[in-house]
Formats: sequence, C-alpha cells, structure tokens
Amino acid sequence: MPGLSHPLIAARTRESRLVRALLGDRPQTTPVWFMRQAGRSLPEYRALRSQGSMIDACLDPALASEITMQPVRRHGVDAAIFFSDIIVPLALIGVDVEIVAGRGPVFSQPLRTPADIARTVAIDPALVTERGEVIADAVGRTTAMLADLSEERGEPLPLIGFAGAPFTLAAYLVEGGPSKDHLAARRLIHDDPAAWQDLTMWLAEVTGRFLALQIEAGASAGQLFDSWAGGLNPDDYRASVLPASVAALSHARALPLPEGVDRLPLVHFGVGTGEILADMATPDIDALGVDYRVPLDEARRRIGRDLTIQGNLDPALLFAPEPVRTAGVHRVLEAGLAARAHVFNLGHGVPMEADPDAISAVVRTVHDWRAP
Ligand code: 1CP
Repeated sequence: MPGLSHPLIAARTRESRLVRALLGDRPQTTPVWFMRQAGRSLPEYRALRSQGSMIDACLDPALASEITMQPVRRHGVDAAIFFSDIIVPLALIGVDVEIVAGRGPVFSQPLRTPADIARTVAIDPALVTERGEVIADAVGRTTAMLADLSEERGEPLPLIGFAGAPFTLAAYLVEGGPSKDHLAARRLIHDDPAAWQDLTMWLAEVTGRFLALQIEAGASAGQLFDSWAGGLNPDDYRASVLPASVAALSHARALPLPEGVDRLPLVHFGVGTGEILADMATPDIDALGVDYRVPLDEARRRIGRDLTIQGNLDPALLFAPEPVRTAGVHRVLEAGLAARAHVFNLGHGVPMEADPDAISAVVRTVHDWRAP
C-alpha cells in the first residue's frame, strides 16, 4: 500500500501513555480508552453505517478505519481500538455468520453434533492469514491516520488490536447466537470433552491468527476478549478454557518484534470474572481488564501478582449527574493506585444509549487527575 504504510508504528508508540502503562510505567497522565468506543453511541457512526451490513463494514478498509478513528477524534482518548468484531475471522474463512442489529452474532448452522464440530474444525485456520489482506489494509490506513493525529496532539496514539477468546466464540457457535447463560457451551465441556478440546483449540488458532494479523499490520497492543468466561466455574475455566486462551495469545506473543520494541503489550479481559482473576493473569499477559463488579484494589489482591490493571467504571455512571459521575471516576482512579499501573476504561462496553458528551467528559476528568 504505497503512501499508506507506516512501518514500525509499534516502535513509534512505545512512548505512548497506553503502551507505557500496559508495560508497567505510571505516566503522569493516566491513559484512557473505552471498550466499544466506536459504534452506536456516536451520531457520526450511525451516519456512516446507515447502509450495508456490520460484517461488510468490517471488511471495508476505508470504512473500518474511518469508524476506528471517530471516537479518537471526538473524545480525545489515548488509543484507538480496531473496528471489527470477534466473529470476523470466522466470516473470513467461510463460516456462515451474520451480525443482527440489536442482537449480535447469529450462526445459520449452530454446532449441535460431533459431526458439525468435525466439519467446522476441518477448515484450515491458515485461511485467516491468507485472506487477511483487507484487515491488514484497514489497520494500515488506521495507523497512518493515527500517526497524523499524533503529530497534531503531540502525543503518540497507538492502535489496539483484539480478538475473541475461544470460549466466548464457542459460546456463540454452539448456541447459534447470543444467549444468557451459554448453557450449550458449558454442557459440551462435559458431554463431549474431546469435541470441546478440538473446537476450542481450532478456535485458538483462528482467533490467534486474527490478532497476530492486526499486530503485524501495525497495532501496538492486543486485547483478548473472553466476555462470557465469568459464567464458568473456576475448575472448568482452568481445565477446559484457559489453555485455549493461552494458545490464542501465543500467536501474538510469538511474533518477531520491530526494532526498538522489547515487548508487545497483551491484555486479557472478561465480564463477571471476580472468581477467576488470578487464573486469567497468566505470565503471557501484561494487563488484566476488570469489569465493574470488583473494585480495582480488591482485584489487585485477588490477582496476587503485580501486573497492570485496566478498568472499571460502571457504564451506568455515564448516565449519572456530573458530580456523581466525576466522583465515580475518581474512585476508580484511586483504587487503580493499588496496581503497578492503571489504564482507565469502563467495566464493559459503552452502552448504545450513552451520551457522547458524558464519555468525553470522563476522558477530561481522567486526564486532569493526578496521583496524590
Ligand atoms: O450494527 C451494529 O452497529 C452492531 C453493533 C456492534 C459493534 C459496533 C457489534 C455487534 N460489534 C461491534 C464492534 C465491536 N465488537 C468492537 C469494536 C471496537 C470498539 O470497541 O469500539 C469490538 C471490540 C467488539 C468485540 C465483541 N463482539 C465482543 C467482545 C466485547 C464485549 O462487548 O464483551 C463481543 C461479545 C462481541 C459480540 C457482539 N457483536 C455485536 C454485539 C451486539 C455483540 C454482543 C452480543 C451479545 O450480547 O451476546
């Protein structure tokens, strides 16, 4: 992509607040970004997405990169997160999936039988990499725009790449769509451990390649979203889920680093994970995302090792009166002092109904705050 590629973007963003904090520094200004910062809460997103499907938008490099930039320009956050979805690598390799507005990913052929699973895992995960040019193109365009905006701001702006963890992806594939309790996936762990192992290890390679693709194309950090892992009991999580997540992360961890970069920051996040925080904090990650149910100082105690903590304002506080919201932000920042470093975020994604001005105001409150 002549004229568009900014090689070694990762090296340039080594001094960004986000990368420094993820790797253990405490910059004077705490970095902040939001899960689901791109999307329906923004009128400029709704305008761009008025036509075409969500997956088509993810596979359109010009559109995906522009949507990725929207919240960075508007809110002044310290990083972009790549506009895509956890199911995009599955769509890339030919699994029939649609993102239904107001609902989420829906699979036309849920994996109900061992034969369904065998047929799916026969698809070669290397196809993610082979067909990944559109993703690499979108990442390249985004890092080029981020580099320009960085000059204006006088502050390096990294791109965060991401992928879904094998359990969360399996929960959609086995159920056929969003579900409250992910019972079909939790049953399969016990009904057919061998099929479960085949499916999650296959997903680890599919999703790990998707994350690695984004890093290779110029993302400066990666986050693994295991959104539904909190629904598992800790023994099942450790024995039947975590190994596949570690396998997924290993694809990114194994990448050669550009000159001037000594470590790629990796974040692990899930919802309702209070009982498994210590398990999730494997040696291959640098930061753990915590949802809003566990205060960050308590999360630090539960984790037991000193990595960077990311989180965890209750998204409900985006709707609170200004003094209540500001007090909530300050409480999170103070609790974040318990860890070696802190990246401010919400405890889960930005709700669709949130007022964009409230989100921008949170960024200002975080940026104005100084550790005592
Ligand atoms: O039509 C639309 O606008 C669809 C809404 C939407 C958007 C904007 C979906 C459908 N996905 C996305 C983008 C998306 N998905 C991002 C973009 C970057 C950003 O954060 O700004 C990311 C990181 C994701 C990841 C994702 N997709 C997760 C993990 C994060 C989380 O929120 O827990 C999950 C669980 C999904 C599945 C999914 N995709 C879309 C929806 C509505 C859902 C959740 C469905 C459910 O509740 O089960």
